[in-house]
Amino acid sequence: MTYKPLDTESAWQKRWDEKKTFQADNKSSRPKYFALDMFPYPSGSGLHIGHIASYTPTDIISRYKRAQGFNVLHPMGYDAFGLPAEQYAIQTGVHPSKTTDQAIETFRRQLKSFGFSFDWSREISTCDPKFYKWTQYIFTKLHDRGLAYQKEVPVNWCPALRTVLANEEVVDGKSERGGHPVVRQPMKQWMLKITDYAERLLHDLDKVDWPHRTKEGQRNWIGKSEGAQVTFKIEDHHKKLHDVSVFTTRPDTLYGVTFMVLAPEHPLVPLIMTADTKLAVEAYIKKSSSKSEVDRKAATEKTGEDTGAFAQHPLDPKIKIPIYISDYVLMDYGTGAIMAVPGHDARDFEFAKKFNLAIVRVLESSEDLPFEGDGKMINSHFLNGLEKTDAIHRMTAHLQEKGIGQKEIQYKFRDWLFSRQRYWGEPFPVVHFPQKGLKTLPKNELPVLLPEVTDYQPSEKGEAPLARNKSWTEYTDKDGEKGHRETDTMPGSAGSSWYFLRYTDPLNDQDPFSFEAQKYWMPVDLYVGGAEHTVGHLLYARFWQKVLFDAGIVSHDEPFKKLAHQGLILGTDGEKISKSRGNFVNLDELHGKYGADILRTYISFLGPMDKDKPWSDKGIDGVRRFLDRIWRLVANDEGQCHATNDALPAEAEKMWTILGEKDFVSLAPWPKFNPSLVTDDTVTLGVQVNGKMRGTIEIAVDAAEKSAVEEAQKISTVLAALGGKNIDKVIYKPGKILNLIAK
Ligand code: ANZ
Repeated sequence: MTYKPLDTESAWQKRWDEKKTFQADNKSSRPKYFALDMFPYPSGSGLHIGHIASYTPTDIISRYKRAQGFNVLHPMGYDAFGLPAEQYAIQTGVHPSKTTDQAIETFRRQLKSFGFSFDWSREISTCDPKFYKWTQYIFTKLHDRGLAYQKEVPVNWCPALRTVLANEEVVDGKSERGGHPVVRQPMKQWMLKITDYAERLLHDLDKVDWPHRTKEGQRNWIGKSEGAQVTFKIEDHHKKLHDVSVFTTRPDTLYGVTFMVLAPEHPLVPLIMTADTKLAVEAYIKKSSSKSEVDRKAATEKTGEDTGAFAQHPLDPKIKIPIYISDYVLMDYGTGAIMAVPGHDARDFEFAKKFNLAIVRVLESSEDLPFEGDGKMINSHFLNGLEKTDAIHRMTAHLQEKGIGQKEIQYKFRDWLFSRQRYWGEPFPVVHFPQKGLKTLPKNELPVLLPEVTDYQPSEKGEAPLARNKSWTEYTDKDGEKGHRETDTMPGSAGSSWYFLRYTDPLNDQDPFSFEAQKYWMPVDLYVGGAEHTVGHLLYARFWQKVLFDAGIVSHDEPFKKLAHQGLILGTDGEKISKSRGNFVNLDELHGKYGADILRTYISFLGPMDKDKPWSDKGIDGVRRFLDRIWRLVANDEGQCHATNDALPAEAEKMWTILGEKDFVSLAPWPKFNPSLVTDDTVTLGVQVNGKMRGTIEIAVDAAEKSAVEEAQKISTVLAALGGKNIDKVIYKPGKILNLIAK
């Protein structure tokens, strides 16, 4: 009887389905274990080998935990709203609801064919109205708490994708999906105030068991900087004085300030430029407005213009400081203005060199300028001789006393841009009224269904496709006031920010989930997914969890206790797998050839879970032989074969029946250690003659006295001690001691 995986796997998978083998129990006295995979975007090309590589380890752990007696929640669903699904629909010209449904069907079939032990009764999809009703409801909670607002902001507009993108979706000035150029332009958008949670998002990273680099990634993204705000005075061309504040992390260098730089967009610029500088300044402002933030940060060569105006040094009004504009100063960080210290800041140094400005050293060091390290203060009056950190404290206190500065904390990250002018997303549960203003809709009016439209293409100018559907936008409230619905939709990351909570109680139609259900299952014990989600999904999900915690809707303020990332499965050429490269691994083909067990075992042997590894099917036959050998351990002994002719078995389940077991091996307890089975059959026994140790023998633990004595008499040292005398008495304790008494 040989092992035929393809004959057996699908039948076992069907059985698991019918018997609901992997259904998790919301009321159980067993300890819980929540093992979560990042749910996939149901793309048209079906499951990727990378999905299998990521879902296999969590499945192994889920099965192991079940065997250890845990009540395991191991669910699966689909991240079905958002750009990838919509782009695919646009490419194929088929409505996104149709392509998404088809893709989900394919994903479900493929996931089942790989035998993952998911609780299919909890399957969810973010584009299902039964699900997004609650995404909308959670949005109203965010709005109630003052965490959702609309604002005209400079946004990342991607002309190719015809949509705005969140900062997290832009990598090196290009869209994360597709790599299209992104430009900055002002547009009215929904924003979520994630910055209100900056401190807690940073602090609570200490509570979770996550990879170090992921925590660091979030810390850097949040980008906390401690420093001071310092106020300078500027005179405009009517001799009127204005206060201009700067944010600096180095108040200790205040005596090294030789010029000041404003962002080109700074509102004071038009007031302070002079008749002589006006033309050049305005031209520079215009030029920099078309540059993206990334380009401005990355520019190696410094550019700028002299405004012709001067500021007074805050500690010595006699010192006049020239004011420049330059695009290396960004308007939306700090105050949009800086005090420039070319001696100790590399960017300011380059600028000073280019514009021939004074450079003053205020920290001692043998190194050349610009010197950004630590040292003792010089040329700095009352700070002279102090170490850098002491000088920072001293100067901050001094500025505070004089009322011209104070301690200040800045964060690099911005509020979360939360609206898209696209069709395939959750409509906002919001109506704009001419009199009453903006209102969110109550629970009993949710979901706001996404209307079935034929014209879902994004517009070139960034108008929302839903705005074209006039009858849908009209809304009359119970008092008869007419309003219009919000026509933007939510981004793909809305549903994924809370989907894990829905798994705890997926059929609830009164609430997103019951308090008890989430209290029992959360936090997620193990979450596995790609490291590329570090500053997107993983940060957003933590933010929503904290908001829901503050609203008393959930009982934990961190969603994911332990996090692990899977490495990429690369093509056979070691490159990222893509259709265009032709190094694509066809999953259905592989499955048809080998079946799930061989592939999953093979993937588990490919290398460490978190490392990138090239795909190769060279070793796969070795895995087949390995599983064959295990199979024969159980099945080639005719006497033990109970099921030779039935068309059942996954391999372990089939072998389990052959061994005479009736229930699923998937539900059988993990083998326990039985000490009686590991005792050695033979022991090393000490042999004494008249109470003195004379040698040792290797003998069965329970050997008879006669054979023990015979063995002992084969040893020369024992024979010598006996000296030819007769053995009068034998003291024998099996497994312990043999003492021969001879007189
Ligand atoms: C004077 C100074 C002296 C600075 C020195 C640094 C070194 P992080 O750590 O990233 O927060 N800065 C402030 N606002 C800015 C803006 N809107 N655009 C560009 N640069 C800005 O950086 C804070 C430092 O970056 C601030 O401290 C300021 O330069 C500059 F030896 O002030 B510093």
